[in-house]
Formats: sequence, structure tokens, C-alpha cells
Amino acid sequence: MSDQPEFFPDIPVIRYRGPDCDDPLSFRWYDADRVVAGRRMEDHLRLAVCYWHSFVWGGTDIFGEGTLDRPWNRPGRDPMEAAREKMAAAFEFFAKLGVPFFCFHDRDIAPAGATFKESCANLDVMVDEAGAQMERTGVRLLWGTANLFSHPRYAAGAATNPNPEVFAHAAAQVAHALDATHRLGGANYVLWGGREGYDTLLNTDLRRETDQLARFLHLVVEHKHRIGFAGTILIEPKPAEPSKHQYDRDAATVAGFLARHGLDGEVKVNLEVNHATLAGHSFHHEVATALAAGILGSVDANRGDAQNGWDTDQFPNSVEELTLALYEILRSGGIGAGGFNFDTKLRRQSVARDDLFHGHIGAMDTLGRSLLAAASLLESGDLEDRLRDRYAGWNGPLGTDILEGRRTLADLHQVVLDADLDPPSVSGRQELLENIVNRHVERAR
Ligand code: XUL
Ligand code: CO
Repeated sequence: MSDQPEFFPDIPVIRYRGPDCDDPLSFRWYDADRVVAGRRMEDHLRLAVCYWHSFVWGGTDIFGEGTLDRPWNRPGRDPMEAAREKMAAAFEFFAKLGVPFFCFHDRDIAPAGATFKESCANLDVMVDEAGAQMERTGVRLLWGTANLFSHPRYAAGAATNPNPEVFAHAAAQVAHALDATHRLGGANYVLWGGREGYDTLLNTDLRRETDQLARFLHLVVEHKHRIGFAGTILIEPKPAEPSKHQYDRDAATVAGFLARHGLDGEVKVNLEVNHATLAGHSFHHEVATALAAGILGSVDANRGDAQNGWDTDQFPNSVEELTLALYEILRSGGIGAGGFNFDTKLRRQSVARDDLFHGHIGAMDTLGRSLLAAASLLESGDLEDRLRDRYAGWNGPLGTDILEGRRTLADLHQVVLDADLDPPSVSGRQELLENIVNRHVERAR
């Protein structure tokens, strides 16, 4: 393990000090040990820091160079030495923040070598180093993944590439990254298909590419069982960017894809807030849709910018937005082996080292407070009771006869004629329900 000097020497371990505390380097709402709805807050949320935006990305954008103070990215550094220094800084950060999990791509923690063999060897060394850091700090792995989108070979996709040799390369990379995730005790393995889509239909065989994607997923599932990895395989939906269209567009699209290809029960989704909004959905919609389909696995917590049409990956700060998502998750029994990974990055001007703490502290407080509001909403039964009453008719003889297939269309024609059915309208109560949610958000403490 590395004996690097501290990267954040001026930052103490962050502690919970309560909503009335004004110290910006303290939690006001995230109180790991507080029991909410029968479980510790830490165990409900299973928060994770992402390696890539926080430690790999140096503040570049498509118009400009890196702005952030990330010494391991300086040109001329020995790549493995730089990887070690980056990892020491990352684990110092995780430990000081008190976050229980992290997430990484293979290429985040270890540099690519001149050959695939060398890349594998680099990753193996850094996985050992990560294992030692995890042991030292108690930080665990929420999920691992492979970067199948940065290298030029993946420009036309990884699994959906027109060249089977690129498919083979991607498969080899996932095999190694899945093994690495397994070795580190990861709870899940994620596949985000940023380039599994198209830039133009003029050069794209849609049927062929989506069949390739399904084949790839079957191989991943088969490998998972072969090596005894007990974690969940997760697809991360996104509608576009970098491809013009990503096949895993949203939760409903993925649910249909999994069912069509016999992958349901094996693969779930990792939903990201900003991906939901880019798809034209609320995050609440995506969470509710995935839960209804039985495929919610985990969450990438962040937010977009209402005026921008791209993935800004900002730190979450809306208690209302996350209360609604957490309410759905709580009422269905919790996030299980998933968690809330901060797939978030600083703004390019946030160049002070403590900015990374401020971003995450605010995000953790937002989730902590949202959890309190969601638990209060659930415990009150204010929404649940009304929902049950709204559908109560379906428990009666007509409802059960229809659902259990005892009524044909012709039968129903007769029923309506005979009884001269003319059901009255019932209020949907939307405004009242919105006020109820606001009341719980305001009062949760
Ligand atoms: C990209 C994105 C990725 C995945 C992991 O929009 O969200 O960082 O979370 O590959
Ligand atoms: Co993400």
C-alpha cells in the first residue's frame, strides 16, 4: 500500500452535528446511525462515491483543459505511480467523508497498458492495492464496471460494434473487470452502454445490433454464475450522449428488452437521475417504472440542469425529488443490495480541494433529509391509504372476475346493458396529494 502524504490535510473527518449547525464541513441531516423506518440511515442509503468524476476527471470539457488540482494527471508521470497516488487520495476522501461504499471503472483505478495483457496486469496490481485500502478503511465496493466507451476501438460501440473482434475485446475486458469486482466483494456489476446505440441509422442494422447486445448480456450473466459472483448485474439506462441514441433508453425500454431476450430475473437497472430527466421523465417516473417491473437494482444520484440538454451530473440538492424516489423505494422494501452512488462532478470552477467535500456533504444531507421525509410519508399512510381506497373496487366480484379471466368482452357488454352501468367520476385528488407530500417534506426532522 502507498505511503503518500495526505491529499486533504486540512479536512477533518466529517461528523453529524444536526440541522442547526452552520459548520459547512459537518452533516446536518445525514446521521449514519440514526434508525429510520427500522433501519440505520447508512444501511438504507448505502451511499457511494464514484471514482471517475471525483478522482479521474480533471475538469476538462469539450472546449477546455483541466482546471482541477489533480497532480496524478500531470503529463510525464509514471502511470502506475500516478494510479497509486490517486488511490491514496480517493481512500483518504472516502474515509474522511464516512461514506460506506465506492464505485469504479477498470480504467479509473489502473492505466491501460500497451497490450491487453499489460492492462490486465496493471488492473490486478491496483485491485490488490484497493483491497488493502478497503481493509484499512472499511470502505466497501458497491459496484465495479468496465470502461467500454473511451478507447477509439469502441467508437462504433462495444457489444453492438459491426466488428466481432471489438465485441471480443469488450467481452474480455468485462470478464476481467467482473473478476476484479468479485475479488473486491462488490455488491453489483454495472453495464452502462454509452456507445451501445447509433450516430446515424444510415450505417446501422438495428436488429443485428440489439441481438448482439442481448448475446453479450447472456455471456456476462453466464460468466457471473461461472465465477460464483453473487452480486446483481445492472444495466444503466440513458437516452443519448455520447451516442445520438442509446439502446438502453430508459427503464421501460430495458424491461421490455430483458423480457424479450430471456434476461429478466438476471439483470436489473441502475437508474440515474440526470439520465431520467434527459429521457424526458421525472426520476420519480423511472423509479416507479422499474419497481413496477421488478427491476430496480441501484441508483446513481445526481441532478441535471433544467436549462441544459446534456448530462451535467451535478450534486443532488432537491429534497422533494429524492423524497418521491425514496418513498417508492421504501414502500417496496428498500434498495436491497443496491445503493445511491454519487455519479456527480464538480463544476469546472470549483478548484479548491475542499469543494469535493462540500459537493458530497450537501448531497448526503439531501438524501438523509429525503429519507426522513419519505419515511414520515410512508408511516403516516397518507398516500398509501388513499391509493388502496382508489382501487378498492377491483377487490369486488366484477374486478376479480375480469382480472381472473372469467369475463369476455361480450359478457361485459351484457353486464353494462343489464345493469345500465354509469359509474360516477371520482376525484383524483392530485392537488391534495401534492400538498400532503409538501407537508411531510417541510416537517421531517
Ligand atoms: C455516464 C454514466 C456512467 C456510468 C458508469 O453518463 O452515468 O458514469 O454510471 O459507466
Ligand atoms: Co451513471
